[in-house]
Amino acid sequence: MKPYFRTLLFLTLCSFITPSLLSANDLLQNSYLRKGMSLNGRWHYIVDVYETGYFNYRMEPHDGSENPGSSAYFLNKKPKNKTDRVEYDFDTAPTMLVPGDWNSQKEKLFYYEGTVWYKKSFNIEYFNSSKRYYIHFGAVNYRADVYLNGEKLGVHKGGFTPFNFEMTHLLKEKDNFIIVKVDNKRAADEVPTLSTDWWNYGGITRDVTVYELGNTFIEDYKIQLDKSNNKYVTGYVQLNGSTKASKRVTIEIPELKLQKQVTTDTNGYAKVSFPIKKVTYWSDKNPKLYEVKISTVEDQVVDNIGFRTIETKGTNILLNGKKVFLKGISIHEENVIRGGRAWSIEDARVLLGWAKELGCNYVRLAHYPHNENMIRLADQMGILVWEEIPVYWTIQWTNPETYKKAETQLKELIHRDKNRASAIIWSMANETPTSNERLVFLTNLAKTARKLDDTRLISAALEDHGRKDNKNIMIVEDEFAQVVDILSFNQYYGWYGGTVENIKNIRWEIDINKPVIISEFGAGALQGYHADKMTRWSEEFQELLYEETLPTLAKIPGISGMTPWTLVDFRSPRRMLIPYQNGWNRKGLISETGNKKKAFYTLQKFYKNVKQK
Ligand code: GCB
Repeated sequence: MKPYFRTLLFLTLCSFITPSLLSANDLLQNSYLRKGMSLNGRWHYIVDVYETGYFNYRMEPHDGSENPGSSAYFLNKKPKNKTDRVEYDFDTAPTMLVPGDWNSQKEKLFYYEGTVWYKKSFNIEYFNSSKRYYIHFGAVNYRADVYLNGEKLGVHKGGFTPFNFEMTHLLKEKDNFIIVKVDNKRAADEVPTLSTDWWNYGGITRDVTVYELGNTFIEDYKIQLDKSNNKYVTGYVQLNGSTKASKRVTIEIPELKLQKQVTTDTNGYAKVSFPIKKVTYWSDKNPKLYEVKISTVEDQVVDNIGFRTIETKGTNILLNGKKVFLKGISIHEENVIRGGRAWSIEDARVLLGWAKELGCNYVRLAHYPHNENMIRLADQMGILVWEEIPVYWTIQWTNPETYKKAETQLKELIHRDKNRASAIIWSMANETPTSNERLVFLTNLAKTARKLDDTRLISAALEDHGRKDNKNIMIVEDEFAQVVDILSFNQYYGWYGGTVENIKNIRWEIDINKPVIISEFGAGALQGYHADKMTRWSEEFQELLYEETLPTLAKIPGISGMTPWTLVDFRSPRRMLIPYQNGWNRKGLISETGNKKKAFYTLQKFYKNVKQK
């Protein structure tokens, strides 16, 4: 069999064996608004360059049977008498903050990629042995091996998506200890792979929370407007527990005086479908959210959900049936001033606040799923969102394990955000080189996304290039363009190739009847560095590139939006030029110190003049 067909067959098989629901790991829906006990705060940590706490000297994992007391860190052993040898001690080890990456908290760990062990002790107030308990992580980059009271709870891979483990069987009222081995070593077969243009911040980077749940609880639900009928709400509820079958579930929207009841099947699953009238649709101009209550006799979850439709018609994007132009900006998940990975609601307020100030009604959360505060706040602020998984540049397209890793991250992202009105686009990839294997890989991802959620649009940041016979004519040659709902591509004319003076002479030839979004363009500038307009790295050069590019892009037939690259300068190990870069990608409109560059105002002015029909 030809390699291409072998890959096709394998990946097709993969997509068949994938369960359609996300219940495999009992991932809790809307943990964000459930009451939990936070484990945020100071955790002890041990840096383990050789992974001594995990492997013995023959490089076999410690499994507890070979008297691993001296070095199996997850046991949290203490010497029983003065002759005992235990070669680690979490309680005398230093501490660092969770959430938080280690690179920006400890100077010695700035460039560190590898294993760090974390430990925290905790008690459960009002412990109830008839309840079930889960531990939930917003994200850990990249691999997390999680242990409770010396026993393994599980492993999770993927640095930007949530996961949880049940710990009922191991939990006590007092003196629990949770240990997490975090490993952020990059590897060729992972997602992302070895090379990226962002900092590989390691650590427990998002909230850690313990949830107390009833014997049977509401694990998951989707409550959205029907794609083809905006007078209907459709979705499902999924229960988890031993009495999940034939259960009554009530769905209530008090403000609309709506109350509906459904009954679960033997798998604890119930379809939801009911008419919804006199609803105020969620939009960028009026981000109306309704309180939605889902209850059983044992459990209740409250969510704030916006109802809207998003679709394409020819070259237009329609929000609630009306054409919308997406005035956007790309954002990396970094905190300004403090430095490091952003994670808090305050961090989100700063980033999305700047986006609003620019005049945006849309953001691209690049290049991986951002923390949940971003999407929750976008829901409240009326900002439409492109969400993305880190299928970036070179991925092992023919490796079925790599495919699974990408698909898992996509599923976890959709699982988390499928009830968010602001999330309108799932992006499958960024700037990936065309090949048959990659086409199959991405097409299968798109199928999975559509199967899990048919109410949003699919895209990917593709690439353009000059036509051979006329370099002023730009084209996108990529078969994945046939699969997506929106044609998006990154273009860097005037920065990577082409000259800034010639921008006005270029045009795009697009022979596809789909909306077009420019997912990136930009130029690097060191804030505060002023020179004439033709001097690279100056604010003036960046300003000129924006002045030339914006009107040129506006002429693209079907142009429906853009997300210039990028809101704020971000750390990148690829950007070492001194004095301009100094470890930062300088394509931000705002510096890492929070100061605006000239081009910020150029874009702001352009967005002010965009006429929304
Ligand atoms: C791109 C990438 C983005 C980079 C950017 C750049 O096309 O998608 O991740 O950071 O270019 O600055 O070169």
